Amino acid sequence: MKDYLWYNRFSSVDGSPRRGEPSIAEIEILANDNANGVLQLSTDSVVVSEDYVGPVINVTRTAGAFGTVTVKFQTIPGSALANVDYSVTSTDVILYGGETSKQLPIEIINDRIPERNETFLVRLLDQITGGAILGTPQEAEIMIESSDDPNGNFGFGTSSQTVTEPSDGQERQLTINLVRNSGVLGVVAVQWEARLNGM
Ligand SMILES: [Ca+2]
Ligand SMILES: [Ca+2]
Ligand SMILES: [Ca+2]
Repeated sequence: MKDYLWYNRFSSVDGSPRRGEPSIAEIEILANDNANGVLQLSTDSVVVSEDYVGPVINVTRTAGAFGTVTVKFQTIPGSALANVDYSVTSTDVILYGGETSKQLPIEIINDRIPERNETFLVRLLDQITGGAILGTPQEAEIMIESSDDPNGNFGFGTSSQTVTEPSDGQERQLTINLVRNSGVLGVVAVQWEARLNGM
């Protein structure tokens, strides 16, 4: 990039100013280093909840912010899968002149499925237009927190049950179901106790 400064140089002879020679000087100011910017991710790790709505991660532009630049990125599925756990509406990010930050078009998909923590990667590619260069970090891990009670939530199948008292010396067995709602991942143990008259 070149910036030009033109100016007229006058000299004065006998008090009557006139234009001297040379009358015009051209000064070329070389562009500063990375005038179009250095592009990188705003962080190298993000933790979001499954119901999070908003910017997940940004491209930031440091050094210069001259002109429009674009950068491509890709996501690399891990335990989180594209179009199941997250979606990407475009693989390009555009920063216009003067813009120093822009969110990546990534959305977290909310569902009712019980899941444990899941991750995927975001990587900026060295496919940049507009004269910017790639900085660091170029890669980030996005973790979607466990959702919808992956190990289950527990309750009794009924809140009250009536039984007749057994005759003297007899026993009667009660069956009260414990119900595991939502997720059924993993082995869980539930503690319980019996109280007489709620005491
Ligand atoms: Ca999932
Ligand atoms: Ca999910
Ligand atoms: Ca879920």
